[in-house]
Amino acid sequence: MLKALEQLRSKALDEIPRLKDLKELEAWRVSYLGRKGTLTQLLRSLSELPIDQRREAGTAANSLKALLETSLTERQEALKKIELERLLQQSRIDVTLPGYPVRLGRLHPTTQILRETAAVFAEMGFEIVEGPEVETDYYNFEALNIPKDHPARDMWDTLWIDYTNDKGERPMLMRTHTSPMQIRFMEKRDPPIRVVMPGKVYRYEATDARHESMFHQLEGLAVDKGITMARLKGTLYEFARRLFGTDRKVRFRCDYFPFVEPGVEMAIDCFICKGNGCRVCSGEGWIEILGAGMVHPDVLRRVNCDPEVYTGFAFGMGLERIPMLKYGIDDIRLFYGNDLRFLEQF
Ligand code: 2NL
Repeated sequence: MLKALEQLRSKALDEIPRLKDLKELEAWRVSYLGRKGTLTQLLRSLSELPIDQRREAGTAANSLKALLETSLTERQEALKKIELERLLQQSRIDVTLPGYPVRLGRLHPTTQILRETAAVFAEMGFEIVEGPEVETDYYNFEALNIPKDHPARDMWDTLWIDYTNDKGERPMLMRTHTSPMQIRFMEKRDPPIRVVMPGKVYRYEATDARHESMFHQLEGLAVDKGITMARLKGTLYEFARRLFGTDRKVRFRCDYFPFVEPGVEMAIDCFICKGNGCRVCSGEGWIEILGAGMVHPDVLRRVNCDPEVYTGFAFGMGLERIPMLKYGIDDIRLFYGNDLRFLEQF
């Protein structure tokens, strides 16, 4: 009996460190300590021993049972710890790993030029405001000296909104220039006024390389006592030099816009050929970049501003034209075609 116990002890203790998980440990427990386990059976057979051997064998068997039970708990704790480690290892996050690469975007070339031009005027003390793109006939035309049925309207091919009011008129339209907001601004504010208005404008166009039905303008306005043509020229000369280089020359020639008197167009000497004539300036040596003029007294009167006291200058330019000239872009439709091969170049 003692020999059997000793064999059992060494076998059981030999096996225990090799048990890989709790399932194997449970099988081990069942085979020694379970109801039909080897040790349980030995304990049961004690009663069959002669009385003189029974005591000694009993003590040995019981202490083996205690030993196996302690070994079981110890191994159980060890295996639980190993299992936990494994789980932790599995779910561990390595915060030092590089993240997923983010696809970097960029500002649209129009946004870039819009901000660049607005910033130049902001530095000269102009406010920057925006206004509605759906306008009324009054603000887009009438307030600007462009009456109904007047031939001057032919300068703007207009997209009209399909809306008829009680009087049978169709007074809503997509603004054809940013000027309506200038009127709105003058109605709300008294001079001194220094403001620029960038934004989208719309035309009823058959689109081609030089025409889009939506493009951007930046318009400016200064109304104050003592504003003269000299202020206009000084402001726009500074603007031209900031955007196209400090060696720029400017040229002013007469032009016509219904809302100004006198009206002018401003050109810069070609920044590519320095005025000798090239492809960018079509051999002219000069590039027209904006229209301007002194605000017409009738326009001032309409917003309750006395033209005998106040005068103003105003100007307007197409924004897409600037990057087109600077980078040699030959088709305005590229701006709004959503082709990344074009957009990624800016
Ligand atoms: C151009 C020319 C211009 C104005 C815009 C303006 C606005 C008011 C009164 C007077 Cl409220 N003038 N704006 C004046 C002259 C020219 O734009 O070629 N734009 C693309």
